Amino acid sequence: MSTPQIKHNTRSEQLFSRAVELLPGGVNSPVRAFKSVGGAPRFIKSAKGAFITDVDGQTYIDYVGSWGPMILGHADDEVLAALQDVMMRGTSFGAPTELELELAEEIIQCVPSIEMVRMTSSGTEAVFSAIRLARGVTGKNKIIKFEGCYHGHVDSLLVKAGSGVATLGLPDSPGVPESLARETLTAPFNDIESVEAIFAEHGATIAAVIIEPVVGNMGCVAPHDGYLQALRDITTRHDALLIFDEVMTGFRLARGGAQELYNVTPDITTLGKIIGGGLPVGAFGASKDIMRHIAPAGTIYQAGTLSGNPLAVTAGLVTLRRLKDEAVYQQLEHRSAKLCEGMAQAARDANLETVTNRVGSMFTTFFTNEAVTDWTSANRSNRELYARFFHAMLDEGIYLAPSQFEAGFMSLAHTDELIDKTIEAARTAFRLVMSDE
Ligand code: HOZ
Repeated sequence: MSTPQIKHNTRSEQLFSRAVELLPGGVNSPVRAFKSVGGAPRFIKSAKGAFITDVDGQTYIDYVGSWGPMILGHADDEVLAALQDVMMRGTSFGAPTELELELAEEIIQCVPSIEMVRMTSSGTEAVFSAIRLARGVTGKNKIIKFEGCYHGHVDSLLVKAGSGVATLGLPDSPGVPESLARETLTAPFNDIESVEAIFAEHGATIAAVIIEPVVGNMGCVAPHDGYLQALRDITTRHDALLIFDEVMTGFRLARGGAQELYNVTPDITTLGKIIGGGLPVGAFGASKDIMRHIAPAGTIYQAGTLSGNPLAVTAGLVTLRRLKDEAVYQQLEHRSAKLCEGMAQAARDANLETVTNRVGSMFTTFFTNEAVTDWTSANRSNRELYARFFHAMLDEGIYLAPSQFEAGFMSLAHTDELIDKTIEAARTAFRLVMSDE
């Protein structure tokens, strides 16, 4: 079984050949392009609950969930009704609304480190603003990031980045001035000694350490016990700020995100995805002391025409309120465990060596026989096998991320029955992958 060639037979294939003339690589974000798995991306026509349907009428059980936001499932009735209601009153005012306050209160109530929040229109924007805030507050310039972590396409953080950068095997991006890249220091994830060594050399100039506390962008990778706390201790000792990029993990691993799950409080938190309920949103927050540096309260400038957009805020509010019930996280945990255990067993039954990483409702099957704890070990996984598995799953009606270096996401719309179906599909897919070996 090889990965498919584009034959221009299907509507998706036809649209893709039109798209490559109109959009760079045929897409508006690189991770969508099927570059590392081959074939044409499926053009999506609609989605409901756990399902997405493409323009050829094929319906798939979706574990991408728009890369994380769709924790309630697609086109949730309550979200749609609230959007319709708000939409009729206008879609953007460029002036404050009460809705923004409600979302801010919801976030502040749930996320331990946040006393004050600023909304943005994307996670990238939130991170980029958080970095400026950290530099402005500390008066220092250097940032430590971790290999394989991805924080949006922020100039200074594209160094050794995960997600699409890793998928495409790009070195550091052209267009990022070397002088800026020099301000970014990198360390392997889960290796506290290397962070100590960087601080020993550059301590006085480091503004912040930024991390995905559970990585989703080299596939799912969990922090070792005590690792996040050790980062907390080092940054405190050196008067540097600790930034948790919880764009993916915020409201996904717990209402208070990874910082609640691991009981470690960062100085600044970035959010996105779920807090926008499927509409474009980001946010960053911190203590009042830190946030009061942001204009117009303070002098660090940050702004946005559509920041706090009423539609995006509404979708986020409905979503966050539905996540209030603790049973929600138990259900996500239970179903994700069932899926991952089932898939791991299916791989074993097919005599295929895989490693499944999972934290709550984020998970990845790596095609390797070694534990995946950092970028070096993630990068050992066999991408050729992943590509074959991906297409075999697609043929079975299961939509996974078109890259080994992305996390899968469970939603509340994925029923036990759909999970059983997915495990059966994986059984067939693993066998097909093996029969080619
Ligand atoms: N963090 C997402 C992928 N890992 C972003 C999606 C995108 O880049 O389009």
